[in-house]
Amino acid sequence: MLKSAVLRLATLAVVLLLLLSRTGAQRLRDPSKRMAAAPPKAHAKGQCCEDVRALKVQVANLTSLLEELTRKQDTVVRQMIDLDHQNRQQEARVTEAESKYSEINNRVEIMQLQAAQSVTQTSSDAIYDCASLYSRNYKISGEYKLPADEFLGTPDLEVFCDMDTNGGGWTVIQRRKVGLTSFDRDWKQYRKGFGAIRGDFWLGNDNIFRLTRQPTVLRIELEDWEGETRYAEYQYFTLSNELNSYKLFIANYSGNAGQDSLRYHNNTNFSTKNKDNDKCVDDCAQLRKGGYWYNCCTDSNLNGVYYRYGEHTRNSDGITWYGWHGPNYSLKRVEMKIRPQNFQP
Ligand SMILES: [Ca+2]
Repeated sequence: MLKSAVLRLATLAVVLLLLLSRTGAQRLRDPSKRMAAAPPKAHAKGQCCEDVRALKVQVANLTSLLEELTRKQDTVVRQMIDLDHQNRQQEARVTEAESKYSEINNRVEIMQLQAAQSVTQTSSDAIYDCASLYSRNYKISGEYKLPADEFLGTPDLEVFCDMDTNGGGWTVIQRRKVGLTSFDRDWKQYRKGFGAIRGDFWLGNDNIFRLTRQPTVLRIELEDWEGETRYAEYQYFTLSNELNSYKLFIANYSGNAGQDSLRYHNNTNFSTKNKDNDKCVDDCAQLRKGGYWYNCCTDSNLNGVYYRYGEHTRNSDGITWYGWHGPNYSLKRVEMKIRPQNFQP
């Protein structure tokens, strides 16, 4: 708008100037011609000069107005250039911010992906055993079902959780207390597990192997026929896989069960009545009538024959723990349980 006003004024000024230069100049420079055509009267001459003066004043006014407008226009143009510059700067900043945002977004996505992968791999959130159930506020001892683990490719598993003993979080892997289930079983049955989860059972070597993939504590609880109890704990416990005959690894014994009676079985393979992997000329599994990490043959036989009160001191194939009651005393109750080393009650 300002521009068009300025243009209009400029045009007007130019027209006026032209008019002036034609009339005024002609009259002044060539007065004879004019006078010849029309002899001037005193009155007319005075009138003409008045007109020229008025026109000159107008032109001067218009010129100064034009100059002022031109200055204003320059200012506006400069301001517009400034604004345009600022605008470009803003746009550049926005672009920069956008690219930074997208970069951060990418990083966040990568971190989320890594986090998701590590969750799958460490299973810190997965229900992996009784300890993970405990940390999810399942704090009552009893039967639980661990869901299938897609990452490890294993099916769901029924377990018994001891949520009371020494802070809880224990997955029971073996129990002897009723005495009606035979533990004189073959390799395949020991691999899969057998028995009743609320009564006497073996959780299965494959399952124990899987559960001890993380650093694991083993706790063995014993009870004799007088109602006395003892326990043995190993801060380190794991099995090798089936190809390596579920070899036993234990360390760091503590407890009150006398001399450590599992140490003799450390670093030995698992044997059953149909698989003699022991370190003996004899067939220990057949002699002791169980599946165990037989050496030559025993310092303990927790999967031996269940003998009732009265019969419990007559045989060497009973449920024994030499460090407490020697080689011929079959115990009334045994429980073997595990939990991760890093478990926090
Ligand atoms: Ca042998």
